[in-house]
Amino acid sequence: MRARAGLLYLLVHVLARARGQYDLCKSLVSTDEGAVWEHYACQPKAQAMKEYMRIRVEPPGITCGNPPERFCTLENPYLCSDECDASNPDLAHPPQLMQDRERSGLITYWQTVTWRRYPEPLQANITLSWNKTLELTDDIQITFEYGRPTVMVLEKSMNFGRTWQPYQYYADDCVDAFTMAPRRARDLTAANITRVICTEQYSRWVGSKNEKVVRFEVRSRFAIFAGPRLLNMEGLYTRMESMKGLRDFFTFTNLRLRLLRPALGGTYVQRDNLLKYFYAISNVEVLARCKCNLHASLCLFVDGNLQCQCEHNTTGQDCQRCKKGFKAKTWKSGSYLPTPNGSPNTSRFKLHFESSNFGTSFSNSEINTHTPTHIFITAIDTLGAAGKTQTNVCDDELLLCQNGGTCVQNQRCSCPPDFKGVLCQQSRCDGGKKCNGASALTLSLALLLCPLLATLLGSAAS
Ligand SMILES: *[C@@H]1O[C@H](CO)[C@@H](O)[C@H](O)[C@H]1NC(C)=O
Ligand SMILES: *[C@@H]1O[C@H](CO)[C@@H](O)[C@H](O)[C@H]1NC(C)=O
Ligand SMILES: *[C@@H]1O[C@H](CO)[C@@H](O)[C@H](O)[C@H]1NC(C)=O
Ligand SMILES: *[C@@H]1O[C@H](CO)[C@@H](O)[C@H](O)[C@H]1NC(C)=O
Ligand SMILES: *[C@@H]1O[C@H](CO)[C@@H](O)[C@H](O)[C@H]1NC(C)=O
Ligand SMILES: [Ca+2]
Repeated sequence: MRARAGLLYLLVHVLARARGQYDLCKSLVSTDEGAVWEHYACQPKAQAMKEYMRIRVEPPGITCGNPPERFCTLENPYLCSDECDASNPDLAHPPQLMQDRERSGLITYWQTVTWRRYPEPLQANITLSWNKTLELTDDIQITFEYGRPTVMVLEKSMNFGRTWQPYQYYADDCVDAFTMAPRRARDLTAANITRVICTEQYSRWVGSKNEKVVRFEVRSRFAIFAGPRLLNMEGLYTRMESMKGLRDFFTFTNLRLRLLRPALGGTYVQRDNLLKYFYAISNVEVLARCKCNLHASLCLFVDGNLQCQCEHNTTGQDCQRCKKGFKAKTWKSGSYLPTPNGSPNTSRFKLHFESSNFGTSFSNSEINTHTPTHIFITAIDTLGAAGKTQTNVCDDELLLCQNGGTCVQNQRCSCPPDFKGVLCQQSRCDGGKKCNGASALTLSLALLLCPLLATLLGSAAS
C-alpha cells in the first residue's frame, strides 16, 4: 500500500514536472519518511495583458468625433466620405477599441482628430497601466490603420508612472528626429542587448495596408541568449540571473506611446488637404507575465487588479515580502538557478560572529539542512551577492536548534542539559561523558547572546 502511494506521488511528481520549466512552486515527493513537499522557483504563464490594461489618451479632445468630423485617406485624398461621430456608436472611435477582441471580424480602432490645426504639431500620448509589475515575454505589437506614424517614442515606467524612461525610438529619419543613428533590434548582441535604439524599420511609408504593425522586439533580444527559435530558454534565464539590468529591461508597470508625427504618405505635409492626417490604432498586443519574484505560478485578476498567488510563505502584489508572522526572515527573490528547477536551497543558516567578541566556537559557521520545514536565516550579511541567488522561502522556524534543543519564542534555543551553544551544537563534556546541569557561565553566555542574535536577525530582516 505504502509503496503504491509512493509510486503515485512519484508519478504525479514526474508528470507535473514535465509540464514545463518553472511551472510549479511545489510538488509532493515520496521519501523514506513519507510524502514531503519539495519547493521550486516558479513563475506564472504569459498572458495577453491587453485584457487588463487601463488606457488614458492625452491631450483632452484628441479622440475624434466631438464635434463630428470628416476624414480622408492617404491613398486617395479625394475620397473623404468617412466620418467620425462620437455620439453615434457606429461611427465612434473611442480608446477601448485598441483592446477589444474584434470577435465580429470587423476591425475596430481608436482614432484621433485630423491635423486641421497644422502647423501646430499633431501629438498624442497613450498611457497603458496595469497597476502591477509585469515582464515582457513577447514582442509588443501596435497595429495602426491608415499608416504608421513617422515619429513616435515608446516609453516605460517601472514605478507605476512616477518616472518614465524611453524604451525605443521610431522615426522615418532617426538622425533628423532624435539625432540618433538608426539601428535594428536584430543587430543587437550580448554586449548591447539592453541598449535603447532608434529604428526606422516601422516608420517609412510602404502604403497603409501593407505593413500596419509597429513592434518592440522582445523575441529577437531573447534570441541572443536563447537561440533563434528560443529553444534554449535556460540560456536566457541563466543570463537573467547573472547579467545586471537584463531582467529589469523587460520589466514594467506602465507603457506610454508618444505619437509625435502622423503618417504622411511618403511626401511632405500637403496643406490643402489636412483631413488625411491623423492616427488610428486598432490593437495593442502586450504578452507578458506577472512579476512574482519566482514565488508564484498563478497570477489572477482579483477585484480589478492582477495579483500573484504567492507561495513559499511570501505575500504582496509581487510576492515581494514574507508573510506576516514570518517577518524575522530576510525576504529573497527566487532564482532560476540551478536549472532546470531553480534553486531548492531553502534551508540556509549562516552566522558570522567575530569570535573575539563572543568567545564562541561557531564563528563563520554555516549550517545547511535539507528538510523543507526548516528555513534559512540570512543573518549578518557576509553572504553578499551570493545570498541573492537562492530560492528563498519564508518559514516561521527561526533557529535550527540541534541535539534536541527547542526554539523558544523564535529567539533562542533552549538546550538539553548536555549541550550548549546558541544552536545547542556543542557538547558540554569532553569525551562524550554525560554531565549534569548547566554551568553558570554558559547560562549567562546564552542570556547575553540570544537577545543580541535576535536583534541582529531583526535588523538583517528589515
Ligand atoms: C505627453 O507626455 C509628456 C510627458 O508627460 C508631456 O511632456 C507631453 O506634453 C505629453 N503630450 C501630450 C500631447 O499630451
Ligand atoms: C493597485 O493595486 C493595489 C494592490 O493590489 C491596490 O491596493 C490598489 O488599490 C490598486 N490601485 C488601483 C488604482 O486600482
Ligand atoms: C551592438 O554591437 C554590435 C557588435 O558588437 C554592433 O554591430 C551593433 O551595431 C551594436 N548595436 C548598437 C545598437 O549599438
Ligand atoms: C511555510 O510555513 C509553513 C508553516 O510554518 C511551513 O509548514 C512550510 O514548510 C513553510 N515553507 C514553505 C516553503 O512553504
Ligand atoms: C546552495 O548551497 C550551497 C552550500 O552552501 C552553495 O554552495 C550553493 O551556491 C547554493 N546554491 C545557490 C543557488 O545558492
Ligand atoms: Ca480593435
